Amino acid sequence: MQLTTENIQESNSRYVALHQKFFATLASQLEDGGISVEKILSKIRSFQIAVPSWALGAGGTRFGRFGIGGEPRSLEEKIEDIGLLAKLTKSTDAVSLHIPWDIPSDYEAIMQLAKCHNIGFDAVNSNTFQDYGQEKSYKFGSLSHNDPKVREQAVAHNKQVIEVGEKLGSKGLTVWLADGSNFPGQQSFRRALDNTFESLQKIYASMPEDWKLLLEYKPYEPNFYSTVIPDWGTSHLLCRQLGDRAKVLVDLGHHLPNTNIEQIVGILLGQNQLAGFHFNDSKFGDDDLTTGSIKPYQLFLIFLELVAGTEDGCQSWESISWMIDASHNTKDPLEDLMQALVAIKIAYAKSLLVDRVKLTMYQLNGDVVMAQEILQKAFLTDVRPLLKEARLQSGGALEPISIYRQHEIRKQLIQKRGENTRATGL
Ligand code: LRH
Ligand code: MN
Repeated sequence: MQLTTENIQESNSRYVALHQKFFATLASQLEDGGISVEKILSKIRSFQIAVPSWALGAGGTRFGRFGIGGEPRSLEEKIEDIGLLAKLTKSTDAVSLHIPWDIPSDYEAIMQLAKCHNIGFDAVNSNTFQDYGQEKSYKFGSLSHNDPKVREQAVAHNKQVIEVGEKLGSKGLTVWLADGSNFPGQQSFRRALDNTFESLQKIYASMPEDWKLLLEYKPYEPNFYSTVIPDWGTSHLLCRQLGDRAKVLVDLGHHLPNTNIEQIVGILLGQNQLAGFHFNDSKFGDDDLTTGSIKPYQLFLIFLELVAGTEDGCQSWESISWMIDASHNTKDPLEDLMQALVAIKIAYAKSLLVDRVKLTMYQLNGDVVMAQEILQKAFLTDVRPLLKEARLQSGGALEPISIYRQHEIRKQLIQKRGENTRATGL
């Protein structure tokens, strides 16, 4: 499954003339408005998002799963697929592994291969929400379980995940707990939370000094009455008690309908408590749809909080982990991930166009209308020529999905890997 630099240059030669026309128009408009296009291009070029190792095959629901063919059969083939995404989009430089789905068989070899593809290892994810042959079942929870033996086993698993990550150069452990209950009376909320805190303390204490704990919250699923860590407040409460290397991971799909996620991001940033993101989009629940496909304005507002909070010195941009977490039920996973990487950068680029000085002035003067006008002006600007120029300058593809289809990459993957291969993951 080869796509050479020559292939990319050949493809770009078809689109470059039209691109340069649109880019020149937008660049002069922005420069006339006092915006440094070069500064924005360098920020767009350097912004890299990690791809989840569990989202390179077709996802599914309890009602069914429809394979895509040519799915990666190993971690090696997953790294190759992410390498292709990096080559085309110049927007991803890391993979986030899920353990035990992606335990490397040969660490040296996998790190060598990843290096060849300019891919590093972002936060590693533990898994105490499934039974995969371990001694004690996680059916009724893990870190919160009433049985100290189960809690011990779950703590030990997280320590193993840290060891895997250490060998790969990862600097973060993501903990998401399915722990909770399906019926009133099934669980003591306070005992479950106390058990969870006690377990997390042991995990936190075993993390290397330069690691961070990314504590992910979720209101429901797979438990449908209560979840031990259901919201940002509970995650924040635990992180505060654990220590300053424990922070809150915001998965965009883990909010009840109409939750103001950008406000949560603003609050966490202000507290220097934002660990990072699992980017996706949703209409109803944890739908794990393509980022920016349902609520692009919300994504823009989230990035506006991020730009404001980091420029105001609440937290550094580098201290935040940027990761996608999606599931592809009806799209080619690689096309879905390319769309997501572009959508995230579109939201970021639009947020960089906001005149924050004027916005603050209108906010302080109570000029509600003009404050909205400032946001809308940025949001309604078509920034795609900026993203294309950034990709072109980085040696990427002007039209990633077009070149992917022009070279029939999925067909090549099916010929090489087979029609019915199934990638590990959800
Ligand atoms: C839970 C979640 C979590 C992962 C899993 C794959 O819904 O978002 O981040 O462990 O998806
Ligand atoms: Mn997630």
